[in-house]
Amino acid sequence: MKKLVLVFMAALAVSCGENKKEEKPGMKIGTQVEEKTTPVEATTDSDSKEAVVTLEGNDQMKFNKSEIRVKAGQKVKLTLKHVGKMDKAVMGHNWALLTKDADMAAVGQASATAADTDYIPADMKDKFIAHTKMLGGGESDTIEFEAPSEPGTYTFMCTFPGHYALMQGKFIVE
Ligand SMILES: [Cu+2]
Repeated sequence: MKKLVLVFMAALAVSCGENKKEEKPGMKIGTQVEEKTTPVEATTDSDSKEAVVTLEGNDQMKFNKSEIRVKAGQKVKLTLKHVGKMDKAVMGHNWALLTKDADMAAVGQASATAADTDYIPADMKDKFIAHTKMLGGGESDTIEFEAPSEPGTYTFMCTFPGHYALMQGKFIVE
C-alpha cells in the first residue's frame, strides 16, 4: 500500500509538472484523484448548507453554550452530549427549541409534570420546533431539523423539571 502511494505521488509530481503547459484530461481519471477532491467538496457543502452544532449539558445543570446562530431555513444537525455522570432520572437533560410565540416558563411548568412523555408535554407539542430525547450522564443524541424561515431570536431550553432556570439560551436565526 505504501509503495502504491509513493508511486502515485511520484506520478502526480511528474504529471503536475507536465500539466503546467498542456492540460491532459486523461491524467485526471483515476480513483486516487477522486479521493483527493471529494473531501473538499464535502466541506464546502456542509459549510453552506448545514449548520453542525454540538453542545454539552453537565451535572452542574448547565449547557456549555448560551447562544447558537444559524441562517434562516438552514438545515441544522445538532448533537447534545450529557458529559456528566448522573442518572437521567435525577439530572436528565434534553435540548428543546421553542417556537417564537412560546412562553418558556409556561412550557417549563407543563413539562415538569410530563414525565410519561419524556418531559415534552403532549398538549404543547406545537410549541416545539425540535427537541432531542432526554439524556442521562454519558449519553448523547443527534437531531436534524430545519431552522425557522423567519429570522429572529428563539429560545432553547432543557425541559427537565426546574432546569430551564439555568439551562436556556438564544437560538438566533439570521
Ligand atoms: Cu437539564
